[in-house]
Amino acid sequence: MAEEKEKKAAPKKEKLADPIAATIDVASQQLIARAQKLGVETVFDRAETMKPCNIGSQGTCCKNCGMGPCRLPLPKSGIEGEDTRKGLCGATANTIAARNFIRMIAGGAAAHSDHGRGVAEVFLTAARKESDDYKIKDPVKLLQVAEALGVATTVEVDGETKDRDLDEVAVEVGEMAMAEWGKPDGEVLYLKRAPQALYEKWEKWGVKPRNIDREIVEIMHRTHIGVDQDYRNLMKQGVRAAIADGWGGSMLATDLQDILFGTPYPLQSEANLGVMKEDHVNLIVHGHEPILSEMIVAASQSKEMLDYAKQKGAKGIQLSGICCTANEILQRHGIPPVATFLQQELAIITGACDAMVVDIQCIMQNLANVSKCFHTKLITTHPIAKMEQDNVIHIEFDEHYAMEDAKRIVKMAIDNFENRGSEVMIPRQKATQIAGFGVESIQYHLGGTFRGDYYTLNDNIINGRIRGIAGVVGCNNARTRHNEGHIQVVKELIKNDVIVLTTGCNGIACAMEGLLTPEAAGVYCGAGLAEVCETVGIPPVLHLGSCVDNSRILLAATEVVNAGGLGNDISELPAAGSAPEWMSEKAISIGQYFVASGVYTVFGVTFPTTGAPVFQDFLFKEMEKMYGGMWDLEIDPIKHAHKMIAHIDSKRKALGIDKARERVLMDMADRQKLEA
Ligand code: BF8
Repeated sequence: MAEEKEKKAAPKKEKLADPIAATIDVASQQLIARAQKLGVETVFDRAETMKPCNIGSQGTCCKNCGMGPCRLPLPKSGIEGEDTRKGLCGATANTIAARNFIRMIAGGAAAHSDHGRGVAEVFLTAARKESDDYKIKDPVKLLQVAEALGVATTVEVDGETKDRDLDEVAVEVGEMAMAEWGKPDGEVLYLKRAPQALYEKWEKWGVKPRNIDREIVEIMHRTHIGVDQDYRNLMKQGVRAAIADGWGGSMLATDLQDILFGTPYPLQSEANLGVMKEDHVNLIVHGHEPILSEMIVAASQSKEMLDYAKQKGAKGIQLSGICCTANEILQRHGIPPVATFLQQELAIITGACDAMVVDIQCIMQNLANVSKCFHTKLITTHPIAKMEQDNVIHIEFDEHYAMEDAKRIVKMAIDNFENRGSEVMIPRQKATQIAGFGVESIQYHLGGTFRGDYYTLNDNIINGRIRGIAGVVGCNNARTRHNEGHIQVVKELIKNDVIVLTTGCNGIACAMEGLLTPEAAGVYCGAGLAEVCETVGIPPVLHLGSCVDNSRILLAATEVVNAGGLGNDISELPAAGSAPEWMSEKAISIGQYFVASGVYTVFGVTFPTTGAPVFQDFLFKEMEKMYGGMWDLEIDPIKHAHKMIAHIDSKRKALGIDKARERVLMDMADRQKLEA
């Protein structure tokens, strides 16, 4: 008996991931195997040990009050007739799933927008000259943003119109931007940047956001017990908050970052764990805000720090990035991304990471446990993002002392170089990439004869060389094989002549696979897209940056509409969106503002409303009648891509450009005929 008890009490053996089944990336496979050999647990192993909750993943678990959680799983056989499932208060499965869904939007919109607010605060500090470390780097963009925010850029002096002082414009832009989070009246100012037809749709459905914070707060209010209990009305607020993210907080973050740190233009870099160097100090920045990482880039390239590194026996300082911080400093400085979201622990498991500096979002708490097993210093820097483990160092970043803080961090990494153990294992895998695209550079590469417009892109879409445009974005998800969905979806799209705009971890995944090079066009693309890419010298997958930079996709789509010949609204374009391996609330917010901007948006892996089929139908079907875009779920990556292609083809048909045509040089009269 006692023996039996002992047997029962014996701890369950933790399951280990099969490295090859866990990821398509060979470098990651090597490091997962290494971690297992060393007894260091990673997310890949935890995904084996812990299965997701079936009811929660269906979106039908309500824990919004203390009478629950009320759990309303969808019966395996589905529901015939009336759906009688209810929580204690009577909330239906639709209400519960809709409440959970819009709370995810609130979480995502808050994350992007609070990031944007942080940038706006630093922007104002710089504009008011309260910090020497930040300067206006892109005055052209400053003037564009001033116009969009209604800030005067000229002034009348003695009856003459003169340019206004740039410093004055910058302060006013900063103040106007800050007000977007909490102004008492009006609407988010950037809504007017959308095509007129889309703006009118938002007006018609009553979803124009008033200010960014208010829409997020209102979601929390409406989803409290006993408030909004109509899934359509709940979604109205979900849409409003998502628009406040895409056309508000995220777009402001992108714009103000561009003004402060420079608008990205194409540049060459590398990607994957192989960018780390054994004989260099390896410093990794991870998270999302470029405020601190911009300073770390400058500090790590300073002579003072390089000399100090050499003095300590290193050949130099290898800076690299993880997640969207990586994308930010890649786009502007060519600093290579070392890892996607799912590879963050692996970067430490190389044994060569001397310091990892994190700010906000997508940072796994297990980094603290992994760094305990190595010499890595893990440094948190943001007041809202600390970790409870005692080996984590907190250096709170203050923009007034930005360079001082950055140097302190770089020095800490250098000082730690000599503490490395003997067992360093940096995989050899890395790939070359061309990144740094944006609205302006697409305009340059795919503009007309006189540049400055999108006519070449539109012409090539009209003549069928480019079948359509896809935005493929988003995270990794440990419930599916790392990077497999990303790469299969993107390869299938470009094979079928669909040009891909990428951001976030999809961008890093594509870079690791070598898809972000002009040479990839000849290898992976259909003949039409390959010809365009080879002629213009661009990759078939254009990296537009971090997740807040999805706002660049919205503005690029608007430029395509404005260039003419492809309808009057984003919903008329032969375009589709995708997040093949999504996992974060931010992805849900992004997906919803894509949908509300008229884009058919397909998610992979799972969808958090499958337990409420009526509500899901609203998202997947009815929403199209309102905004022209709708959600979809497709787990199989090839089918996923083909659903997008079928949608693109249906839009081509509606525009009357579905028949293959030879390229003709069009004059204005031809263009007008097309528009008619
Ligand atoms: O904001 S793609 S895993 S890193 S959430 Fe996170 Fe997802 Fe990566 Fe950037 Ni976006």
